[in-house]
Amino acid sequence: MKKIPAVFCLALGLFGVPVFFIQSGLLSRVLVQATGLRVDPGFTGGEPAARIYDDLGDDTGEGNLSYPSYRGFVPGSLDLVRYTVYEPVYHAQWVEPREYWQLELHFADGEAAVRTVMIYLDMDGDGRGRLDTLDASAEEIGFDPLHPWDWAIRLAGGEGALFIPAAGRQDTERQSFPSGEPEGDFETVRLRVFNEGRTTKIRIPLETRQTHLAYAAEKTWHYVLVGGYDGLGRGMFTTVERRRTNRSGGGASSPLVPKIYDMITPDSLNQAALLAGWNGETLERALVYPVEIAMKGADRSFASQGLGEAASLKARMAAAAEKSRAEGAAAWAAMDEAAPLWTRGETAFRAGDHGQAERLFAEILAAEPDNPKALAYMGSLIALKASGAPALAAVDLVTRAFRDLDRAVELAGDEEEKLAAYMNRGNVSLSVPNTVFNKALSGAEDFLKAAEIYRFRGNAPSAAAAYYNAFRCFAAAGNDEEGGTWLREAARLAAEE
Ligand SMILES: [Ca+2]
Ligand SMILES: [Ca+2]
Repeated sequence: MKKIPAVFCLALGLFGVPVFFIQSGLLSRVLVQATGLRVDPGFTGGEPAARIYDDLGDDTGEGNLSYPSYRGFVPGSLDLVRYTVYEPVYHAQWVEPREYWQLELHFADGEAAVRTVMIYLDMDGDGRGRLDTLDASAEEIGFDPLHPWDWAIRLAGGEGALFIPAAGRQDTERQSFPSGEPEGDFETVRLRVFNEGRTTKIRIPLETRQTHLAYAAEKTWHYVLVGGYDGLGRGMFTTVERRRTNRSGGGASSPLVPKIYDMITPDSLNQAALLAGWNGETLERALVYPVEIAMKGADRSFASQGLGEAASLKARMAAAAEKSRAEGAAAWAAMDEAAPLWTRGETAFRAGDHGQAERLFAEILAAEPDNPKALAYMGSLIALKASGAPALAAVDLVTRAFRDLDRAVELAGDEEEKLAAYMNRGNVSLSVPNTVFNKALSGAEDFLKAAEIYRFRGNAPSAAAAYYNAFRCFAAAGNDEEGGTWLREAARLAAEE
């Protein structure tokens, strides 16, 4: 690795600080609330059968699509990051319907109102079914001939329906009707859809004869396609044109460009290459391929899927942090006494000379009590003293530290100040036990905001470190599912270096 840029230090400066209160067992036992209740899987959707993680920031379809200019399309609205398939639920307690199958979509940002999502399902892998889209000329794609679909789910503007082709009428010539009812002979099943901002949960009732086959399925194949919502568009998709307008997306060089901004792809295939696979001369459409999902007995622990990745990332981050510390120590040893207080304070901090760093930041704060960067570092320095302190004194120190850290976040104006505030508060949140302080989730949010800024600046190593720490925060809060998204993103960015 080359010389580590200064901003990277911040991402790594506190990395590897031992978790405070190693001896906090007693404290945890006193303060942690009773957590003996286990929630019936029927409330949450059942046991997850599979989680598919999708890249962050690949919501440009074949690589060039831009969102319509309508302000509801906030960045990330059409960026799918996670797709979870649950095992079908039998006889759930207290919920209607009592037999259902849950699918869950998680996006980077935005609201369901601007999305149209098609999920095409090959329910049995028997090679029979349909190879055309539910509405002709809607998505402008073709399907893998080995996996024709049996069911089509359409989520449009927050509502959902399942369409099952009626038996024996599979070759009817169809046209697209913009009203939303696809032409042709379909059994239509209304779905329960729960939209919570970035997340959409779908429950497919399994009580009818047609949907019952989900219980028998051992494997299913899923095409998940995401576009913009237009209630009057073909198949309710926004069109994509050369230039974007309020109602249509931009960046499309031909009418054959699929209207798909994001989709799930099997590991071995590249989304942009698939969606660019149309042919203007033969008029062939781009082909898409499904992911295979085992419906039962899946390995449910994220830990076993992500551990290897986490371990190698951890080793890399620790090595980079060590290098950063060594460089800091060298710079500190050669430090000119006449250098600005700032430079000296940050260098002392980086070199691990916490006593000197505290003295220098205190000097800055004496002159400018509202300096957000100095407050941020001071917060970390106060929290660091909690390590090894008696339990009650440690709680007091951490509480004081958060007063400074919260003020730093409040007062931060420019990007440098925000980075200092988010990274310091995030690191302290991660280092204190979540059972006592309940800071892991807000720490994760801090790291995600910092990562966003690093990314915007093209600083991939620091963004990777921030995502990795967001993963650790989510894991500390017991949310492995959300953590997995950011671990994956960290690994992806780290690989770009
Ligand atoms: Ca995505
Ligand atoms: Ca994708």
